[in-house]
Amino acid sequence: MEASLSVKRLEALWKEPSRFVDWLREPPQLVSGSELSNRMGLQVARAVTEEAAWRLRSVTVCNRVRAALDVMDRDGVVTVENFLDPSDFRLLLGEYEQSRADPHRHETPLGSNFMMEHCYANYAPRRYPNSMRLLRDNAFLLELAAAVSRRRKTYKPHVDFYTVYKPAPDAPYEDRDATQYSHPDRHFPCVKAFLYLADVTHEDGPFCYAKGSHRMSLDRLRFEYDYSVIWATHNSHRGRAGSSQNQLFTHLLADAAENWLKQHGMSCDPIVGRANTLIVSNNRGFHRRGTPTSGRPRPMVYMDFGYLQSRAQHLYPLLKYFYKHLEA
Ligand SMILES: O=C(O)CCC(=O)C(=O)O
Repeated sequence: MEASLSVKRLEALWKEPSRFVDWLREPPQLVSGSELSNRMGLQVARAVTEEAAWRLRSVTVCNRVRAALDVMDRDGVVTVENFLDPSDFRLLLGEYEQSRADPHRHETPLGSNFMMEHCYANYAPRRYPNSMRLLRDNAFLLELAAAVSRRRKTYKPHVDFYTVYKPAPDAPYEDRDATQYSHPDRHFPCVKAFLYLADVTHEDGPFCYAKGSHRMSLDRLRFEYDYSVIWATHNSHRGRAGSSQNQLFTHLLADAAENWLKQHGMSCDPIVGRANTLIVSNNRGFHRRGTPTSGRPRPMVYMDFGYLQSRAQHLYPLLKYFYKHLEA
């Protein structure tokens, strides 16, 4: 686990001890271990073990998600236009507007004149009742994520109002964040869902995905090996975000991902859509944030179902009592 990540989590726990469950809900990291262990094939062993376990798990698929699951099996990603009923979507937009003045929202610079704003609506469920009803408790999303991961339905996802924007819309900006480059999130099937809250065109930095790149194969294991060796070799001295060493680390990983995609005739293609378009993706596949050329913000709801692969998933029978209290 990265040291900086651990410090951030400890700080969050200090402020809100109830977030202990969130900590346990983190899935295993994409890469772990030393350079030597990865050179000896640790990452390949991790990926093969996860794939074997996934294949051996049985899955019950209800009719509601069958068609979407077929598309996700084939492409790794599915989009649903007009996901919410128009009147429900308006209620959600109202809560999004409210979230932009929420004192608990976080603003993180992604570069110069380039910001990301997060607000976890589920940390204040009474303030955002429609977001809870329409998204956190959404049966389609919960069942689809469980079916793709081949896991039992347990917890609910965070409902994160997530806006990427340029504070000075017409001024130049620089993106120094690694998610602008093609990358997989994990070495096992893991699901994220995004609901666009405004029309997102090619100019607005849409979510981009390489269809078909979610599958495990011998070639993908080769990628896992190369990526893990680069990661483990450079991770310990990658320095602070924005430093030249950190930029080198980011570019080496990005080049490895781009080269692999190119060799396999794939690319991360933009998924544009009108407001109220849902994207559900298996982020073992390669994806990235598109490059915005407009000055418009890109507002969306972001939901991460990675907890289905976490320690907390196995501890659910115990933790559910504590967790219910967080959802109230
Ligand atoms: O913001 C985006 O479009 C990309 C997000 C992403 O790369 C991620 O969640 O891993």
